Amino acid sequence: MRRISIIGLGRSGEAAAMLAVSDGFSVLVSDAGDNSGIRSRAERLSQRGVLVEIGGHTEKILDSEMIVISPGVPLSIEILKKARREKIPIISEIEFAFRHEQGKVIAITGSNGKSTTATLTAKLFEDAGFITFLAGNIGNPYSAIVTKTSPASITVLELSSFQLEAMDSFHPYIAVLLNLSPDHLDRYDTAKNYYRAKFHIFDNQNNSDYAVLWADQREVFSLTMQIVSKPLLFSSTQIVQVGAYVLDENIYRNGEEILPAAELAIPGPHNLNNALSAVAATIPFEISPESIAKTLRKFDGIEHRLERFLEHDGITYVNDSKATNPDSLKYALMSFDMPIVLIAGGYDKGANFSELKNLFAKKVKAAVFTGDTGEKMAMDIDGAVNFCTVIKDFEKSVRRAISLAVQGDVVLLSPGCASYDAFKNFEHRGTFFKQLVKKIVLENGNTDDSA
Ligand code: UMA
Ligand code: ADP
Repeated sequence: MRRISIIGLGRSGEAAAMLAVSDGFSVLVSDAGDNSGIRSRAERLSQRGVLVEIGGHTEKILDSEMIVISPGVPLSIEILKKARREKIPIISEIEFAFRHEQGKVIAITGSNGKSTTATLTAKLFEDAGFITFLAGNIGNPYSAIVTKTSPASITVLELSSFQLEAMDSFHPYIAVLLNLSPDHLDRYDTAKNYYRAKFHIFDNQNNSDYAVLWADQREVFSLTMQIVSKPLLFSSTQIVQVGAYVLDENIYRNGEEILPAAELAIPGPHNLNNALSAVAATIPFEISPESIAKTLRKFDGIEHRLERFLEHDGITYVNDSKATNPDSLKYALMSFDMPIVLIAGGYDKGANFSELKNLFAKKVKAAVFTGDTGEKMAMDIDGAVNFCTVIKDFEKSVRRAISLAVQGDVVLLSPGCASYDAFKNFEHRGTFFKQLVKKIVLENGNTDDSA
C-alpha cells in the first residue's frame, strides 16, 4: 500500500489525512505537541485507520513516498532535513489538496486584506450564480472541500506565505497579490524572504492565466515585468488600462462604471483597495456590473476586522483583533476621524512600530500598550502620544482604555501584533474583548484599578 506522512495535527493535518485516506493511502500523522485538541483529532483519525504519533516527530515519518506539511510547520525542522537528504518529496497541504482540484482556482495572498478580499471575491462569484468554494488560511482547510469541486466551480483560496512554501504543481487561474509589508519575522530571516515565499503563487502560471496586482505599490507592480501571466491591475489613485480603478469617485472595471466608491459597505482606504482587487478578479468571467455593485453594497466585512460592535454614550467601540502587524494597525488609525483611545500590543513577531510615530501623533489621543510587546511598542512610539501607558494584563488594559474615553471618541483594539502571548488566536482575543467591553459598559460600570 502507498504510504504518506502528514506533519502537524491541526485543522490542515486532519483534513489532509482524511483526503489521503480517501485516496487509498496508508497514513501516518505526526504532531510535535500534545494537547486536548490534538488528542481529539487523533482519536477521530484513529477510527479511520490512520496511525498517529503525538509529542514528537520520529523517523517513522520517513517511511513514506511523500510528506505533507501543515502551514505552521517550518521547513527547517530536523525531520524535514532528514527527509530532504533521503529525497522524499515534501509538499504543503495546499499542494496536496490542489492535486484533486477539478475547477478554476482564484488564489489570494498579500500581507493584509486576504480574508476580507477572499470572502468578498467568493461572494461576487456566488451572487453571480457560480458554484463557489472558499478555503485556505481563512480557517477552512483546502483538503476539506477540494473533492466537492467540479469543472464549472470556482475555488477562492486565501493563502498565507506559510502555505505557499513547498508548492510544486500548484497553479491558480488567477493569482492575486494584494500588498507587501513586513510580517512573520519570527519565521523568516528577512522581509525579503517572506516576500519571496509569497511570490511562489505565480510559479506555475502561464500566459493563459491572470495576476491581479496593486499598481500603487512598487514592489507589487514591478512583478508585471517578471511574471508570464496577464496582469489585471487595481488602483485607487490612477487609471489602469486593464483592471479596476477609481475615477471621479466612482469604481470602474475596464472603462465600465460599477458604482460610487462611497457606496461600498466596507470602510476605510484599505478596504477600497480590497474591493478593487476583487472587482479586477472578475474580469476574465462574465459577471455583470449590476451584480458586482449589488454585492459590494451588501458586503460589510467580517468579524474582528474594524468591527464596530457597540455605540454607547457617544463612544464607538471597535474590535480589530485581526490587526496582527504594523501595516494593519496603520490602516486602522487612518480609518477614523474622531480621537482614538487605542489598545495595542501582544505576541512578539519582531515587528518595528517606529514608522507609525507621526500617525500616532495625529490620530491617537491615548494609547494603552499591552501584552509581551507593550514596553517595546511604547519605546517605538516614544513621546508621540500625549497619554501613553503600559499595562501587561489585557483585561486591565481594556478597563483603563474605557476609563480614558469621552463622548466623540473611539475605543479601538487594533493590536498590531498576534495574540498568542495571552490568547488561543485572534478570534479568542476579539471575542473576549467584545464580551468584556459590553460587560463593563452596559452592565457594571468600570472598575479601573490600574491607574
Ligand atoms: N506542529 C508540529 N511540528 C512543528 C510545528 C507545529 O507538529 O514543527 C504542530 C503543532 O503542534 C500543532 C499543528 O502543527 O498541533 C498546527 O498546525 P498549523 O499551525 O498549521 O495549524 P492548522 O490548525 O492546521 O491551521 C493552519 C493555519 N495556521 C497557521 O498558518 C499557523 C491557519 O491559519 C489556517 O486557517 C488553517 O491551517 C487552514 O488552512 C491561521 C493563522 O494564524 C488562521 N495564519 C497565519 C496568519 O493569518 O497570520 C499565517
Ligand atoms: P489578512 O487575512 O491578510 O490578515 P484581513 O482581511 O483579515 O487580512 O484583515 C486583517 C487586518 O488588516 C485587519 O485589521 C484589517 O482592518 C487590515 N486590512 C485589511 N485590508 C487591508 C489592506 N489592504 N491593507 C492594510 N491593512 C488591511
